[in-house]
Amino acid sequence: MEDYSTILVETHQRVGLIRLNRPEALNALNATILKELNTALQSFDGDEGIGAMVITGDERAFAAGADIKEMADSSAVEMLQRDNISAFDRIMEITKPIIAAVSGWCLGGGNELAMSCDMIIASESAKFGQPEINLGVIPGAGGTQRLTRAVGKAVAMEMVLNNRTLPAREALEHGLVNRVVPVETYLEEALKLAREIADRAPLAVRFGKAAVNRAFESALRDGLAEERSAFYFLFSSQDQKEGMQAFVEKRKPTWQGK
Ligand code: DAK
Repeated sequence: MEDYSTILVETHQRVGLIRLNRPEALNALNATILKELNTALQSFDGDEGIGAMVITGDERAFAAGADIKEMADSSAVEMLQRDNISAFDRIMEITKPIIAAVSGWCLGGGNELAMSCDMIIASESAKFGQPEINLGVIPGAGGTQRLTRAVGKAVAMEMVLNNRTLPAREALEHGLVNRVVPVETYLEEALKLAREIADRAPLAVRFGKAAVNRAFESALRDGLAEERSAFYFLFSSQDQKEGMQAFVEKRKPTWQGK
């Protein structure tokens, strides 16, 4: 396994767990942590023993945004050349489901990272925001786009233009997170959900993730076309035969990923 300096990596049965680990900076996302996060995600994505991943921080912060100290004196050209945004783009290429387990601050680039995941489990102490306006900028890694699709225009405008922060319960009401659970159990809940998904039919999970994400990115007609071809394709898999046969025979299916 790689030697990382800003993340901790573990496996829990078929789940890969990545902990952001810069507690002294509330897990602010600098170039190193983004690079290491991507390396770990890609490594889990290529590992047949892994079926889903969880990204978490610690109780105080998932991540308080991009590292302001690293970018404060940067010119536009230096920002472009550092190209941290491609790290966010690469997360979109991960084929297995990723769950964000969020507690405490989830701000700016941290919220953009959580929204790049497929699901978010929030602790009761989680706080979501896009405070870039306080720094004289706007979100740069999907915070105006994914956020608006998730919570709608009205709430997104307040968050982006006036630093409105959503406590966990409000984030749930507005559809930003899947569920809110006690601080003591948020990571275990995320791992449990990931384990359940990791034990499901791998090809169907992969195509299901891609098709739901396509709904975010495309016109309805294109998304429906992609969904339909993936649906037909799955009828060429052994898992579909096994899954339906098992239903008919009233037994638990055994998945092959083939
Ligand atoms: N960056 C660097 N250090 C940070 C940080 C951050 N985002 N957030 C916190 N820290 C550091 C603090 O400086 C402090 O360090 P020391 O002073 O002890 O050395 C330590 O973490 C603890 O923070 P506080 O002492 O401030 O803790 P409090 O509990 O008092 O306050 C807070 C918590 C979360 C309210 C506060 O720390 C805060 O307001 N943090 C900044 C939040 C923020 O503005 N986040 C948005 C950052 S901008 C890009 C795409 C996207 C982005 C950038 C580029 N590309 C296209 C290339 C994203 C931009 C952003 O996310």
